Amino acid sequence: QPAPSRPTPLTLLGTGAMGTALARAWLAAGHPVTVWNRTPARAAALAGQGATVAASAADAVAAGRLVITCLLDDASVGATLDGADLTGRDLVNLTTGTPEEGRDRAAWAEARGARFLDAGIMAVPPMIGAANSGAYVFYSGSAALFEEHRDTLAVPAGATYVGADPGFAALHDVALLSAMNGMFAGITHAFALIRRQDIAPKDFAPLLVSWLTAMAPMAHQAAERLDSGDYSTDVVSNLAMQVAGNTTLLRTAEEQGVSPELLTPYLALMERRLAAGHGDEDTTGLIDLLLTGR
Ligand code: FVH
Repeated sequence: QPAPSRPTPLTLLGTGAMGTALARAWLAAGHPVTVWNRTPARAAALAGQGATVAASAADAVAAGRLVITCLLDDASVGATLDGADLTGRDLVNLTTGTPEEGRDRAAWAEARGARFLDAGIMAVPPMIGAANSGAYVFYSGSAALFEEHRDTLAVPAGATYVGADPGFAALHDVALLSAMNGMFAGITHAFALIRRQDIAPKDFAPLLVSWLTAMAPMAHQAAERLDSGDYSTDVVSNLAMQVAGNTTLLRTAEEQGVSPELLTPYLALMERRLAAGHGDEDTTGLIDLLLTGR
């Protein structure tokens, strides 16, 4: 549980689905909130909940020191802040972007006299401000800004600072989202395999969840192997054994009439690593393969 935050006036630019959820959480915690949105109707509803609606983005930025952006993309952040005086402002960008966009936006903000934090939100709007939802936000950039506003930032969702490099919040965000996509690809393929059989998806889902939950801690082993540089294994299935099993995965997909297109890119990487003479390793070496092609 974050410490109760002192009421801190803040400005929020962007009241889409996420911005609205954030504004509601800060208002509910007693923070004075000034909002602006390109389409005014989307900000108007927040007035009834205590927000001050500014007539322009520049007016909203002028209203207070802590300025938060939650817009569609980095281009919309640039368009929105163009013409606003950022001198002396603490700009916190909750807009999803790439690491390079975070670094460029930090340099851009600092050149205009602002301190800057970039952020990556690990939540969907209904999780914002909800107790024990598991929602949190990665922050990177100005450590001084983060420390000063930590309690306020932690109101809508947990606040995790990941370093002074302003690109790190986006990098952590996108790395986790990419891992999530890999997991969803696996879930998609698994449901397709059983779909035409007399297996109820509702009976299958708990099996899938408990298997993925049991396998997820393998990430810790991969981290240890990356640290040690020793990828050889005699405790989990080695690459030679796994590649031999790949034909079973592919033949099963064929038997079930399921396209293997979600499976084959990963299996192909395993085969390449095996062909390069790494049959005694686990799959950690695939990380090197992605980075170096070898
Ligand atoms: N919603 C979600 O599930 C995800 C969860 C993880 C984090 N994302 C990121 O949060 C940012 C905002 O997302 P959102 O859900 O609020 O998105 P929308 O409801 O589509 O609202 C977009 C807002 O951006 C404004 N906007 C778009 N283009 C411009 C522009 N050129 N100039 C000024 N504002 C712009 C838009 O305004 P309007 O269309 O209402 O006038 C909304 O305020 C985003 O980075 C997600 O990746 C959410």
